[in-house]
Amino acid sequence: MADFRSRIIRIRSPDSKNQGTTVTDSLKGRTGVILGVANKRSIAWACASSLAREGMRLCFTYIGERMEEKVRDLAAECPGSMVLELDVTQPEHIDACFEEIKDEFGFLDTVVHAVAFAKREELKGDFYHTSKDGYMIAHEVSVYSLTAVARRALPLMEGREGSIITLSYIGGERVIPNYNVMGIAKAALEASVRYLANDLGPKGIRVNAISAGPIRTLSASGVDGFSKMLDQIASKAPLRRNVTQEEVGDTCLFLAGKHSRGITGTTIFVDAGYHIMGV
Ligand code: 0WE
Repeated sequence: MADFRSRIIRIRSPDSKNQGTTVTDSLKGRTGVILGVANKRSIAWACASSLAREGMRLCFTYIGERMEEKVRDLAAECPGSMVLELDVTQPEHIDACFEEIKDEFGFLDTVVHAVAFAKREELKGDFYHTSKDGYMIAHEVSVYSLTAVARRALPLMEGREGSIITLSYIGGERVIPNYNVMGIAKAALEASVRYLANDLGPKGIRVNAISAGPIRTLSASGVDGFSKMLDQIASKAPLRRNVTQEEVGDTCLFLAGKHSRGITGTTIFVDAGYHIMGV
């Protein structure tokens, strides 16, 4: 009797050169806006890279003149992209931003909201010391901005089966020491995702959050004990490591594309499995 392995028919991939991370065009002719790129390490930049790799045209928004050059340099790596200043706490800024996107792109398929801010003094010590001002600012920038942006994006997204994606953190569901008011904000952000998903679903627009494990970014720099946190999570997570920006970027790509067409209103963990653990 012949070796059973001789019965296996091996089919060679017709385009074995075009697998992995090479440029493809599954999102060709699609457009997106990315809020929250600060530098190369930004999760927003990883999301943008994944979307651009699949051919999406992108609009990058930045806040403050100091960020402009960095964001312009990064945008230059993405063909057909544009760059706009956007302070999400200024309603007129958001109006103007989406007017420009309408003029340049004409329509919009994807919004990536990767924006969060709390005053540094609110991210340490006991949560009950949170000031009213600190509470309001964290929610204005990190939570309300999603709804404010979604509302302006809506007319450009209607009838295009678009997708809105935001970034969350497990601190919105469980207590993470020092995350404090940002935890309350992420809980409200994830609830916003559900209400927006219900509103926009009938218009064919999906809304989801990615709950990323901790990653070394500008936002995380200066957070007390961050390195220790990374090591602790890497030792407990099922995959025994931390996650990368690229892994979050590729989940963003999944949520932006048609493979996720049945998913809305949810929070997807990209955290090496950490969130399933009891201890
Ligand atoms: O959502 C975040 C970052 C949020 C953030 C961080 C800062 C630091 C600098 C918002 N605003 C500010 N404002 C600043 O002035 N993460 C998930 C990263 C993060 O931040 C933490 C964490 C983790 C994880 C803060 C305390 C404890 C853990």
